[in-house]
Amino acid sequence: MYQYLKTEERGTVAILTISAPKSLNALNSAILKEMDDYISHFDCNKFRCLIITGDGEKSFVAGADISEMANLSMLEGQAFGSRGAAVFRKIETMHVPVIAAVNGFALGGGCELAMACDIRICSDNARFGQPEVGLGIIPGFSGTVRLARLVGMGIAKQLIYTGKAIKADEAMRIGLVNAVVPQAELMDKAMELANQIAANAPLAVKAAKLCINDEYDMDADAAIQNESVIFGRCFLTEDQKQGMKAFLEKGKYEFQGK
Ligand code: CO8
Repeated sequence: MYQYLKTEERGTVAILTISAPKSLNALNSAILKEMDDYISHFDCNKFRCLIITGDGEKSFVAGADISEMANLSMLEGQAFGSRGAAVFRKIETMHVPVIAAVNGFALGGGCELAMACDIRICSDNARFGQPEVGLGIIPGFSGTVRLARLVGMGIAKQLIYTGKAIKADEAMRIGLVNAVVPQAELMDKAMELANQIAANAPLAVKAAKLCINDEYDMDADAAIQNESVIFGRCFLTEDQKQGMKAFLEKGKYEFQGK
């Protein structure tokens, strides 16, 4: 049992809800520890997709907990930043796709958490931003790394230097989110997307995720070579054999993850 996390299973889809409503789900050390525990014990064979959201209709995550950071020393600040960054990296490298269902404020560490997920969808009241420079710090949970990669250097610099939050439609326009939906439809839309992913061959989805993540930092030749190797490995799986057989026979095959 967690104090700050609610967990749910819907078939092969897991839902993780961050719940600290008094502080708009701001991330403190205790929440990061619980998230680390949840991710570390996540069963990627049982589940084929994870959805991360925030409790309530106002906020996904309103950042790292400012009251916890206010009096940190340099080394404590580094340690806090590293702790959050490590949890987010674990999310980014999980063997199943992770969808952020952003239900309101995604500021600072909240925007950084959303960016560590594979896909972001948000409600129409969502607000995204990296307001850290207005607090005398910089994004410390890998925001300077991921924002530029997602939306390009120029837009990332503008968002981080000004600290201004943007609305859902602007986040959509710059490619920070994949879809904007009415608040009441957010979890249904997230589930629909998760189920579409979960219906596919899980080992192939996992391989695709690893390829996309790993190849981002490779030069083109190495990346293409890497994809060829991983592509070849797909032919070792039962799902490839049965999936193609079913297609040719105009039947349907339920992928087993084997
Ligand atoms: N930390 C702690 N408490 C918070 C946070 C937060 N990030 N955000 C909101 N809260 C608390 C408020 O203090 C308030 O508490 P109380 O009721 O006890 O006064 C409660 O949540 C409700 O908030 P508001 O009354 O302010 O609600 P509003 O609707 O008026 O405003 C906002 C909502 C706009 C979201 C506003 O609360 C706000 O601006 N919050 C701060 C947003 C922010 O600056 N986030 C970035 C934080 S820095 C960060 O994330 C850095 C990440 C990297 C860390 C690296 C470590 C070294």
